[in-house]
Amino acid sequence: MDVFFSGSIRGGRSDVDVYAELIEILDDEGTVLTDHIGMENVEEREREAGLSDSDIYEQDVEWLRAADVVVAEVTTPSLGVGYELGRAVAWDKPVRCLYRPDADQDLSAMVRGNDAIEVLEYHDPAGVESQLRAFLRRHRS
Ligand code: 6IA
Repeated sequence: MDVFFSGSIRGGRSDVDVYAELIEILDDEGTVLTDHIGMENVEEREREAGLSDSDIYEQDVEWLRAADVVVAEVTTPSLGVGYELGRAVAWDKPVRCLYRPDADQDLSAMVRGNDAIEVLEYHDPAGVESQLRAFLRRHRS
């Protein structure tokens, strides 16, 4: 199954290690289309690849459209992640958001208040692993 993992890039990279650990769990159950989200040097790779913002947008929406499920880490607020969540819900994709309540930022009401999105609160990737695996197995086609 194809998994679209969503996490902050230009919104801030302080959770990159958490993204990498979550992607590792998800990759064990399916194929993560967006594993660059967990790479330390994503901004540098972006520059080297010479991709325009328009190239990034088009590719990203294509991956999102192709995905069977969407998992978003929403602790670091990101415009791109919020946009992807809106599109995913509009396309009726199964969505899980992961949020660490001990963080400084409160989760947006546009995520927490959306009945189509289930938010899993957690403290570290190991603590949410079994729920993530169960979610993916339930939606495996
Ligand atoms: O507003 P943000 O940049 O924080 O939005 C982050 C979201 O936008 C992520 O969930 C990604 O899916 C998407 N996104 C942002 N930048 C890229 C990107 N850059 N490639 C794919 N998706 C992106 C190119 C990096 C690559 C050359 C290694």
